[in-house]
Amino acid sequence: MVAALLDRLGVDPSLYSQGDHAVHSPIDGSRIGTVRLVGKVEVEQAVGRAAEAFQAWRKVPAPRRGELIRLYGEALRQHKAELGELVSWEAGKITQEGLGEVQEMIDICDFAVGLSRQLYGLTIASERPGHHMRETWHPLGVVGVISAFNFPVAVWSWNTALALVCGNPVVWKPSEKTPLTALACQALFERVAKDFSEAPAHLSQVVIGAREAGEALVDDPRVALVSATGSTRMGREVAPRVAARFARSVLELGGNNAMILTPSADLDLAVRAILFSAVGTAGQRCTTLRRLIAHESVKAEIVERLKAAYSKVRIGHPLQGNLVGPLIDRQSFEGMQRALEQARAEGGVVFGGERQLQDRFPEAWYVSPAIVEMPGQSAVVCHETFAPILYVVGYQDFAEAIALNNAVPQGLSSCVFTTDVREAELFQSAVGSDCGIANVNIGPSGAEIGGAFGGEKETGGGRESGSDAWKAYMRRQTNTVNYSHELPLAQGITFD
Ligand code: UN1
Repeated sequence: MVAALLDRLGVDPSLYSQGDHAVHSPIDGSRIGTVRLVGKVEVEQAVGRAAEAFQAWRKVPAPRRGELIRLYGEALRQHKAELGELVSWEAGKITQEGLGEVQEMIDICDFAVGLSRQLYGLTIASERPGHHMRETWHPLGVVGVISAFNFPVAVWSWNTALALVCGNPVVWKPSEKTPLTALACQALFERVAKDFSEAPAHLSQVVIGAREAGEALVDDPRVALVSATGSTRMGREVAPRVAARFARSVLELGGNNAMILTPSADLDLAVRAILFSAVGTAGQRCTTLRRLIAHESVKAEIVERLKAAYSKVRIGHPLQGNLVGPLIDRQSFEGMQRALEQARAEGGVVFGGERQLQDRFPEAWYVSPAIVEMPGQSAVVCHETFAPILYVVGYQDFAEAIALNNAVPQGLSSCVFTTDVREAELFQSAVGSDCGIANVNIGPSGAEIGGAFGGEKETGGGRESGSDAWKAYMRRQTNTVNYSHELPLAQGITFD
């Protein structure tokens, strides 16, 4: 099944049938491939090839670079079904979400194509007569991408589509849990790039490896930007190492995303939004809804309605019409159980959270999503557990709700459900949510690619994807040109 998909995506069988690192599907625990893990030396060699590719690629006009991405987007359109299904096999996503992830790739390609004609600089009024100032954007250099299992292809594409139109080659270290989808993206890319005469070899490379490979990418002085998605723990290691060599990082780390549910909220809408954002992707999005901050007047009703909705959610094989697929692996399941234990110890009342389908899939980790009513935002609530646990806490007044939203170390996404325009505006104001994403009447997950994506505090501060996130992938240059016959100095200084 998986081999047939890889074949249709053009992946050389030797890449997934040799080596000593086994890849298992979270759907049923079956082995779906073996890959070879590379170490420091191979990563350094890949970076060397990328540095060489940069010399040529930076000279190709940006709209031509965009044309390559347009063609890649076309290839993704043609192979959307296969790649989506492969994402399901390797990451456990349901059909709709596997396809949605590939659509997100197609969308960012479209965005990047437009961007390739809009890498706009500025003209600036000079204080000196006969002078002209401007700001220009130039290609930056090799971009290293480190991605996580939960968005095994989309996060790479956000980085790569932008990096390439900005004139930079990419070296990608995917999660060791999802190397096959990475090989498929790479195979499609190579097929498109080989017919594109301006594309030098090695514009995009994949290095599959463990910690040592990641470290080599992070520490290599030729890597100008490291874009890393993963845990806050990982970010704490990456950020200082990249900073120590004065390179750039874009960090997308943990989230602990809340919804404030106000007395005026449309509860029908809220139930649907909560279901998608708390239960979807089996709670394994960085934008997953993890905290429901409900006004005391609606709390009991929403909990009751959610329990009814959760009881009906179909859990099972993600390619067979269910809504909740498996957790990625046993460690993830164990982490979830530990969190539920801790929640009980901190006074929580747990609904759901049990292992499911153990008989049919003894080697896989399906769970019923959990709702946990908590007496307050205790330690476990402030911690991101990458599993479907929704903590519910109450509030009395709106200022308290905003304070609770902000009282966690992470700052990725947030939302309010209200029909009161004052609450909606306050939530999105300077004294409202402290997150990178703050929504009204939609859940915290499932962002479109057009906006900048990322968050504050322990989320890492990076921005990827839309808006002007491209600027992180280029170097800014300020130019002053004197077209006069004089040499006036700035600040009116005389020097003679
Ligand atoms: C992630 O979980 O790492 O907003 C990314 C969303 C998706 C991306 C999530 N567009 O949920």
